[in-house]
Amino acid sequence: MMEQELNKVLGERFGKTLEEACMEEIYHALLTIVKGKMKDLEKNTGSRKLYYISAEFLIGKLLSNNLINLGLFDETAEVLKKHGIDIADIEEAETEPSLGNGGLGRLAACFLDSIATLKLPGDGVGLNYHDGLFKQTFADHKQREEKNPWMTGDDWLTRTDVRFEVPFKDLTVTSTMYDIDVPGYEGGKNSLHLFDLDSVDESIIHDGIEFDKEDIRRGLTLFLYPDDSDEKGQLLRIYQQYFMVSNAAQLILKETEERGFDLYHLHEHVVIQINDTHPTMVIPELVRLLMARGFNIDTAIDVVRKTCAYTNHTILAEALEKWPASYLEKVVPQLMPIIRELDKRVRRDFHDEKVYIIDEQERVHMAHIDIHYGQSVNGVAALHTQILEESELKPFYDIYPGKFNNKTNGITFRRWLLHCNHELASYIEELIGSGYKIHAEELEKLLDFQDDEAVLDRLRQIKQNAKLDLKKYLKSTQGVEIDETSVYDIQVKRLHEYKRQQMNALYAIYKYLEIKKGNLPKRPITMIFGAKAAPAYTIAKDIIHLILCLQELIDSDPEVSPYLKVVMVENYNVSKAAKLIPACDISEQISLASKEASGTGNMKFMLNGAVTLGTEDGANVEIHQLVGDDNIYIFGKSSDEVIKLYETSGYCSRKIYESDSLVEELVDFIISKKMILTGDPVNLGRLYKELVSKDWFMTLLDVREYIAVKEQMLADYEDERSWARKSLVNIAKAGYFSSDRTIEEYNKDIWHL
Ligand code: Z2T
Repeated sequence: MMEQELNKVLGERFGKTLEEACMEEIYHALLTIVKGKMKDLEKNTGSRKLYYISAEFLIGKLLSNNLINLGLFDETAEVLKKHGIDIADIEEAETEPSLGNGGLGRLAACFLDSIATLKLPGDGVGLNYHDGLFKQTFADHKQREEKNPWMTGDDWLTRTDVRFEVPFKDLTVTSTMYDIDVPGYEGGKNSLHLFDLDSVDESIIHDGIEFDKEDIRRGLTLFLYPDDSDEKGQLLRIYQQYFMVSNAAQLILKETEERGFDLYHLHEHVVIQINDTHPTMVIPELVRLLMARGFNIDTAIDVVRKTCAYTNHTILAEALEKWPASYLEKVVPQLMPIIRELDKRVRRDFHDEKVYIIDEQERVHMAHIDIHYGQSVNGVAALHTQILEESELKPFYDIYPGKFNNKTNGITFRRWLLHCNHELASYIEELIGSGYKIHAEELEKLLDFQDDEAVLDRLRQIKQNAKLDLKKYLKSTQGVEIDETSVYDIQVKRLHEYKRQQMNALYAIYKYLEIKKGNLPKRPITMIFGAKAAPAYTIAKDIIHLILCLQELIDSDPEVSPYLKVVMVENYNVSKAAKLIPACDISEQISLASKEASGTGNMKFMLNGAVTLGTEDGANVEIHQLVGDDNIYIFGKSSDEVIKLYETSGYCSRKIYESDSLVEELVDFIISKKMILTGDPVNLGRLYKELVSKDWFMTLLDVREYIAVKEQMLADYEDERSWARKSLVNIAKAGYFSSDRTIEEYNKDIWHL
């Protein structure tokens, strides 16, 4: 089947056969075939429909995943193999859509996969950024940013004839909706609707990622904002957000009327999930549009409140959006009377300024709109929700205890196991059958094999093969040589001080100094990092500089390099994650307790048999409970202790630096002669000073225990059987983190589809 179709399309499009075609041509033929098959699938329907609005959908490459969900992957890989082609090489020909920053955007993509798989009617709504998150390169041990276009003219987008007008104060623009089909695993289909600006003009971009940010008419959808948690109050961002939600609101009203429903019953037929506060303006926008259709304001507010639900993804204060009212007046003056009315009602009903929408500095607190004027507020891991209820959002919890609920994040096993780790997936199937692919909790059946030496040996072999694959990949893409007999210790995630890559770097310094003293590790260690820093985040870039300098310093030291290797993977993204995760032994999840809302990489590593080295933070807490003390390595101060330290200003990094000679030695190394000769004294000096005199995320507080626990972990790794057993227990217990489970909970508690 696939063979004939491929030859037919290759013949029509390029006048070639499978034998003659190049990788790009085969990719494009497969794209055409898969798009055609998805078009024929029936869309999920129901009388109540979900709209998941998100500024980010980090979908990554789609070919292999769509083939898997359509049940065509094995056949396709087979046909290609017959012609001497590795499907992995075809994957390389696809450009990666990086339409998200990190966890929040990838979560939205995993959710779309699960919603479709569970055959629930639910579409994603977002923006069609022309350039994804910047492409990262390294030069002089520093991050450079380049533009990252992904639309090739022949891609997964399908232009629709849905078009809307979006009014701003100074101009009105028109939009076009582009759709990407989202096939469920073995049936079901939904859409991802991405809106674009008709007047968009890529030619205004110059010198990489520079363009006139005031040229809204041509620039609104050109770029994804390169911020992860850090928010910069930018007018362009408000233009983007309003463009997104006005299109979403118009689409929702149009589709609801087309389905034959009365808008007075909107909430019975529609539920809107607001992914963090980026889409919050959908609330006043819907009120506005309903009033334009004759609703009185009370009814409009009531219907909208019953339709909307909000997810919070962070407690970092700097990431909670607070737009100056003057900005909103400048961009979307039509919303401000409604927002003021919403605030007036809050002030009428509650006498606590902490819950007002507009504060005394005339800033609009976006999350407060969602909480008062939505029916649900959820956090993304048990600890995170508890912190929201007990501290961050306590005044709101006191008012609306029934609105608050937890939805621990999840990941789609189609991408994060079936796609990225074929060998492990098929071995699991051999052991426990294929039911786990739909019913993830069946992975627990693996526990029956925890003392089966043949099974443990095979798991070790599978890990070893993945490590070899990664070795080859890093050699061919970055020219880096890693030792497959070493232990692979991996930290990949956005670069942020709270995630504490700097603490991991201090471990590299520790190990370097130990080796210099003659204390050689039993087995070589490969420390792999991958991280993009927001372009304006100075300290984050200094940390990348530190890691790249350590990489070179160690590589060029023949006394150390046989035992220790530091590798910073360039341009970490979804497809690199899929190559790194299956090869990992030690999963680094070392955020300062209370700061990582959930984390989802932690789940991906666990599912692929890595053992976690982590703090009691985010979903690590739940991983710990599931696998038990013997199958995870926990260290560091608890979230309660950390929250208390912040409240009492009780943390002083300099005190630790001055009283602990090991800490002092490690931190001083950052500005040692060797380092200054390798790197830039400005960056290194700034980072040194930050750690000694500020250290807002308390690296020095936990670093000693971190080193001790990591050393224990490396020692335990040498008992190969018992390590393989830990690895097995982690895989077996990962079923809970399937996004299918998460989506079932959203549906049961919030959506009722
Ligand atoms: C993001 O990726 C996350 C939170 C944000 O707060 C923004 C972005 Cl771009 C505004 C992450 C969290 O840091 C992470 O802990 C969580 O797992 C992820 O969202 C998905 O919930």
